[in-house]
Amino acid sequence: MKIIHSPRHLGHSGHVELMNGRVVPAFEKPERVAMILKAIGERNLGPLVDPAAHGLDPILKVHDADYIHFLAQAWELWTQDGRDFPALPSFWRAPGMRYVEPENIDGKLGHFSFDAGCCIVAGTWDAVQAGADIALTGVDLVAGGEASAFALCRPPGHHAHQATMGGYCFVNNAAVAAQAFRDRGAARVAVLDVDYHHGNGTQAIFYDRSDVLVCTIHADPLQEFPYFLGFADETGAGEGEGFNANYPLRWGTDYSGWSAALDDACARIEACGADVVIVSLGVDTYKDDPISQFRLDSPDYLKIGLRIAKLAKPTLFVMEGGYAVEAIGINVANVLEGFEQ
Ligand code: SP5
Ligand code: ZN
Repeated sequence: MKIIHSPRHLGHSGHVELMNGRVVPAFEKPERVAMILKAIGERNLGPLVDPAAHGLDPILKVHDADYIHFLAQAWELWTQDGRDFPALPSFWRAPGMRYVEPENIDGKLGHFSFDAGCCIVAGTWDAVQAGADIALTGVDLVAGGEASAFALCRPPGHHAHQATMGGYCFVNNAAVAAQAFRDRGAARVAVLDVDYHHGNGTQAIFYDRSDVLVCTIHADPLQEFPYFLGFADETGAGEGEGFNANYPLRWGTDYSGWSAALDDACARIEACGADVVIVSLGVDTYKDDPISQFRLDSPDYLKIGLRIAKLAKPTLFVMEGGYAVEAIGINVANVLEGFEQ
């Protein structure tokens, strides 16, 4: 399976996040990709391929122009104010306040975010653009006849809404890829999101559409981030009714409970007749993930790959979360190896 990778993710580094009320080094760090590359090399998966530049147009099909313009200029505005440290939002609106983009960078950061998980540094926008190009190159490969591809995106994407960053995500790489498959002729696309956290951005982007089925298996939002979306009764709206499926699972869920949700999601994907599957691949379901509370173990990821392969559909894997750096490579490589068995 071709693996699309770019070193440009390295520009998004040295950043922080707000965790348990404290500013701490970001869990979403460059070492994650280094460990995945190491495991891929050791298992003879690959080859690695470079992304091709696709420009902003395919991004602007799922994100608002003012939001993308903000991402492109945020670091410049932040440093114009004389700040030489990473940019982090700290002000948000409450319901009832006005939805108007402020001129001030602190106002803009809050306007376009839903948490303090998206820190911006000098190289963030370049890394984010490279991530979208990685996903779009994956679409080119799969639409061009490859059975599968792995888009090794970093930063991740599935929490990003049309005009909102959050949860370490800026541009929703899986959503950009889903739209690109549609534009290249796929009648229906299925997104299977197996990250520990709800894929709130992907859900929101496609919520009223029947051409993109979104299935997400995640920690119950009553217990876990993103808290305010991802409940089982969110089934889609209007034309999209029946084309969103959420599988919220309680903290402590192990593979037996988790895989029952996977089986159900796979049955839905088969029933909807999707032409192509995008897997939002997070491995933060792992038992030793430092910010997560599921109990999957490394061999379980082989079974996940095998189950997805049984769908027998063209498949694009898009990297999302996973913060147990010592195991992330093993777990991701296991999914890919299980898929190819
Ligand atoms: C892509 C992705 O996986 N994003 C995840 C963002 C999660 N950010 C908030 C996590 C809050 C977890 N709180 C747990 C406290 C651990 N001591
Ligand atoms: Zn996650």
